[in-house]
Amino acid sequence: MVRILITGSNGQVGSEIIEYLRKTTDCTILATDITQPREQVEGVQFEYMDVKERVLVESVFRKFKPEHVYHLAAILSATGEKDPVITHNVNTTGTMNILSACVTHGVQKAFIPSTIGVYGPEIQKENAPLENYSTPTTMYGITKATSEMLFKYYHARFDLDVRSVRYPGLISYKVEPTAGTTDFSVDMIKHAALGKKYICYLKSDTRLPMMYMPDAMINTIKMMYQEKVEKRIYNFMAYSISPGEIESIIKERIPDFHVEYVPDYRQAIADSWPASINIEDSVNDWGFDCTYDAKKTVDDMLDHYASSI
Ligand code: AKB
Repeated sequence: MVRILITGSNGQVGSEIIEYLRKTTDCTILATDITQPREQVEGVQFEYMDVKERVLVESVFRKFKPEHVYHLAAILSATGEKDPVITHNVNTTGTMNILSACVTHGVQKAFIPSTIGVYGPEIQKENAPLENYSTPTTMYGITKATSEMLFKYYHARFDLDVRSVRYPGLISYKVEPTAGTTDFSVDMIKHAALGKKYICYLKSDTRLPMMYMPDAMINTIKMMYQEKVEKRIYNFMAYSISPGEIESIIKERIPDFHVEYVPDYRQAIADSWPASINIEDSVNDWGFDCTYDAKKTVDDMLDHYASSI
């Protein structure tokens, strides 16, 4: 039974990965976060852990003795612009503390996700390459690009098997995202399901890379449990889509749904990112594959809300 420690366990990805790992892996999980979990999950222990606090991180690792670590605690792009200092401390110092504890406590495998936020405005808009991703202009992007360099350093210097993926906007309903730039996708679908008008903070034609959470989980775990990977980091994306295109898909089911477009500071963040990213290495190296296109995603989300609201 493998001992798995998760940071940021109450977040959008954390809550889903716990469920997915419990279904697919023979494991004992220690979930950690700075807030109490909303629900007690059978077989999952919870411990308060602020990744910024090195001494605390060390003591939790010493006590739990994890073999695998999923480091998901992070401040995302929109919140990141409100407090760059905290964002730096959580995302960069937090990652250093986790990498250092992984080496000290002999962790076998670590997952530290990255993001399309590492790309900057001068990158090609379509099919942005995995390598040479340019200069991010958001604090979130800067800290995640730094984390990519840090974990490559820990791999090269200490032989830590740390792996990563650059997530696109993730669409999901279990824990709705509230701190990113791509969150409009979830919010718009939820408003439609509730019969409400939606005010979108991005322009209708701003296309961004996206994917549905079940595909993100399947592919993350597939990549993590490959015997060997060629690269430390892989790009993830299922489709490139704009708010206007999501609105049109919703309207096929809910014709009187209405969206108003009132761009705010998040437009500049979205404009600095590519509309699509290159996933060739993920496909060729270990068979990255997605089941959900945009229409199937919206349908599944609307079905979920229809049965739960
Ligand atoms: C965000 O919008 O900040 C995140 C991301 C793309 O990493 N969803």
